Amino acid sequence: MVQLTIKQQQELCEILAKFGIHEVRDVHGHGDGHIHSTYLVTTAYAKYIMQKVNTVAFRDVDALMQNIELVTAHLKKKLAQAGKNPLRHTLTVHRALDGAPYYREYNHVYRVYLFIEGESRNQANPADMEAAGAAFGEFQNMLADFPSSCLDETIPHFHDTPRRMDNLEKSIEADVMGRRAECEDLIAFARAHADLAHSVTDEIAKGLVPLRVTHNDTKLNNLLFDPKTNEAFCVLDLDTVMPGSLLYDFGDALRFGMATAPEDERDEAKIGISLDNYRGFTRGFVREAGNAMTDKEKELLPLSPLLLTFECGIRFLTDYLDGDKYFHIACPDHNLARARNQLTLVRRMEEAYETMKQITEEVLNENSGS
Ligand code: ADP
Ligand code: GN1
Ligand code: MG
Repeated sequence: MVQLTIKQQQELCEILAKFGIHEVRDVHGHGDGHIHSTYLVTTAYAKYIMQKVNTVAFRDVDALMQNIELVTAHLKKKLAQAGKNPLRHTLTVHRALDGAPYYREYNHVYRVYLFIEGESRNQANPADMEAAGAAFGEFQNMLADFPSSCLDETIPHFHDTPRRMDNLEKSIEADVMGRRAECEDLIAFARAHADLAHSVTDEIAKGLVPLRVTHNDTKLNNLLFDPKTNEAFCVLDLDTVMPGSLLYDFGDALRFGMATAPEDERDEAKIGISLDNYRGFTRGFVREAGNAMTDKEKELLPLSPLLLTFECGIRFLTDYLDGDKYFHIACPDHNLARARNQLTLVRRMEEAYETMKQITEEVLNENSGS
């Protein structure tokens, strides 16, 4: 829990008043997100999540909040039809007193959600992963009939990995921080994987992988788990819900959830993968979303964690070269450590790729028989 100074707390309370939130008993930093500044607010009568929105990542806040309100309205309708509590199973935006879904002060933008009681996890066992797979698969199903034309692309080209490679090359060339020399091994690794970068976008271009409405940021801590039942009951962080491939959601969840060490672990010996976690997640996801998958999507399932881990690695590397403009960092070489970690994970996944393919086949067969 990140404690704030009295002055910081007072400033946040003034912002909260713009949302009609008073009698604040406590406000402190919350969660492990890399993008926004997130605070848990406790008042005499309710709890809220307040976020200072990262406007480097999300330049058009009106479009961002419109997406979130449209998506949550759709999800709430589906949840109510299924007899589930819409206030517990998806986000609820708490609007400002002027009716806007955010409040802007100078160049700072704030928004508020109702707080949902639950556990955000950074590590998972195979059963948690199965629950996570089911939650993201179900999320996918609930959005299957959402009109994607209503959605703005909140971060254009978000999972366009070849474009991410181009951006990396530009940052290497510019080398504004003079950091290139310490990254040469990672740069060489990235360049040697140019084919991997194209693996999904090429199939989308050929029409073999369809665009769907996807979450695009399926990190384990973007879910809430019920500590008693271990069900993953709520999908959070809806900022990047936009047209994408289901493979992005599958691959990104495994990027994080298969890793046996944190995303910024520096000790190479500790950076490993859990194939049981791979099987667990695949079971949950395929059970919920498997029937809608095309053959090409099924074929690419085991490759997608390699792609998404690679992409995340080169994004951290690019941000390190650029001077840490995008991801929040806790120390000067944080993005370098994250990049090194992610590209090490890619190597581990490459070594295990044949087994991942085999597990996927087994799970798809289990599912087709049920
Ligand atoms: P970031 O984009 O920075 O990751 P998130 O929207 O994911 O920001 O929020 C960061 C963390 O805050 C989440 O991982 C989760 O732990 C917690 N969180 C976010 N929204 C809620 C909410 N409405 N109720 C409970 N916890 C939340
Ligand atoms: C960010 O917002 P958060 O912390 O859940 C990032 C993801 C990365 C992830 C790496 C909008 O996720 O794309 O995969 O960090 N989100 C955005 O941990 O860029
Ligand atoms: Mg998050």
